Amino acid sequence: MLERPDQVPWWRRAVVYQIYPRSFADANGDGIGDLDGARQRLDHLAWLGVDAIWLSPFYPSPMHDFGYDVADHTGVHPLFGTLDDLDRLVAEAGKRDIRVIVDLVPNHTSHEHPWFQASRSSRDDPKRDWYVWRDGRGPGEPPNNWVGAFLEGPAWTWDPHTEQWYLHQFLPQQPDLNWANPEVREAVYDVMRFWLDRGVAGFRIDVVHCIGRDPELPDDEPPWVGIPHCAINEHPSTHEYIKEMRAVVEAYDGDRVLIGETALPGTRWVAPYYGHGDELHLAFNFAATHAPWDAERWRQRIERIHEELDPRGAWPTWVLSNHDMPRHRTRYGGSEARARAAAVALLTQRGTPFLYGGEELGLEDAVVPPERVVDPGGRDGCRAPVPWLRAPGHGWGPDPWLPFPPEAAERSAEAQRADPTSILHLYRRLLAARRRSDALRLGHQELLDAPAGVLAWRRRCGDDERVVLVNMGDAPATVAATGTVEVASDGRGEGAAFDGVLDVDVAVVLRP
Ligand code: TEU
Ligand code: CA
Repeated sequence: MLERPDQVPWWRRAVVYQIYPRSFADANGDGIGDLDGARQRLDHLAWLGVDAIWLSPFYPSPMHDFGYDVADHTGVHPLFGTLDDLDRLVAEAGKRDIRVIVDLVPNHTSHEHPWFQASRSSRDDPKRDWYVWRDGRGPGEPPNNWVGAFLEGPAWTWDPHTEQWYLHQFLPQQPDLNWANPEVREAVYDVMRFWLDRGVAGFRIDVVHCIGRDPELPDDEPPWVGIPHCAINEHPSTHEYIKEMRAVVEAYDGDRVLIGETALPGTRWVAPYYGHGDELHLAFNFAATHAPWDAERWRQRIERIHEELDPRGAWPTWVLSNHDMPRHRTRYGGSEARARAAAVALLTQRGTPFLYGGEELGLEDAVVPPERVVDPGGRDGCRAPVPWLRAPGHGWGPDPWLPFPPEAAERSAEAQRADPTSILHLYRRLLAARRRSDALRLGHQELLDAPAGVLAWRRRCGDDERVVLVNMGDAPATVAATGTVEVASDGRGEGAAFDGVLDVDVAVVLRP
């Protein structure tokens, strides 16, 4: 079933880089990242070698969830710039062969969105049914036992004006849209067309598994009672809605892509969202982010991904970090050696990898003192500003919205760019190695026998072949593999014959 490499759609060959606009780069010095800041760093991204960027929300928003509470889906928040700035970013990225993917948040809006303002104005409003309104079970008792995200309270808020409850799988300021209403769907598809007409390459779709719901809204059952309902919501109607979204993008040329944030408990849950080539092109699979730095656990994850996705012809995704969880360097204990080995492990898997802004600098989470915590979900650490320059301020205004991550001067893009041994250069060499090898970008993957603690696999596409070895154990290992070292996470000479020795937290890519 292997297609000819030159016929494979771009999103299977791509490395996608997530820009969280607020944290990425600040052009006007107000301490908050913006679209012009992102545009000014495109040369960094082109030098690194990424194929696409995904912009987290930059839309008008009261920022209760830092932009995932959208008040206007077709505008730009003044903090981030203007629509013209967005157009310039898309155009400048295009000149560098970098595609731009935007974030679509279809499950909910801000409570300040005009749609919700209308919906809550009266029970008779034409938009009443655009959101999910229900009577309670009794005085003060919400309609069911669902729990919202972030605040640990019910997924329902009482509206005293119209005396009903509205559903919000996330914050009370993020009322859920009612996707069963065809007018809602058409409105969201119009939003998609607005961005597609502006030349974006597709969408990362926020919590897409949440949009279809059982119309009876039954209680969650054990063992899921008390955990946020959004973590497990599933309903067949979601697949119909995704097929409609797919039809929207397929009316456009240029292989526009749908990447769903299917933040569900595991690969088995994620796989169905690929449909039969008629739903998502790519579905986020956070399985690897839940695995510790352990060869056996990684091996199981990889096997599971093959079992669940291969029979569908579905192409995996790989993510180690994003704006919702501690950066993987922090999760794995903080050592740079391990962050380097993790970069090799991520960028040589079979599937489309997603990098999170600043990951290529080996950033750790910032230590955010309690008085500076601003996110209701406590995700501030990974959202610290990316340090660009070595000098104090690191390219940001005098008062950035969050503190910098540790060792910001040494880990700044400027300092690392000047040091060919830096982790930044390692990421660049890995991206270059992918680009010149069909095996690494598109090939089959076969797990290999290896000593305890070592994860080993072969990638193959036609005659092109690579072997990857990662020592995740706690002792140096000797591995019976031969070949030329193409990329190494430690300081060893690339281009030399592999000597069979792998220190702890070291990974190599070998060419036969
Ligand atoms: O995240 C969805 C999601 O499931 C998160 O709740 C995630 O599991 C959690 O943040 C882990 O701490 C998406 C966005 O990525 C997130 O930033 C938004 O807050 C959320 O949707 C609501 O839009
Ligand atoms: Ca700014």
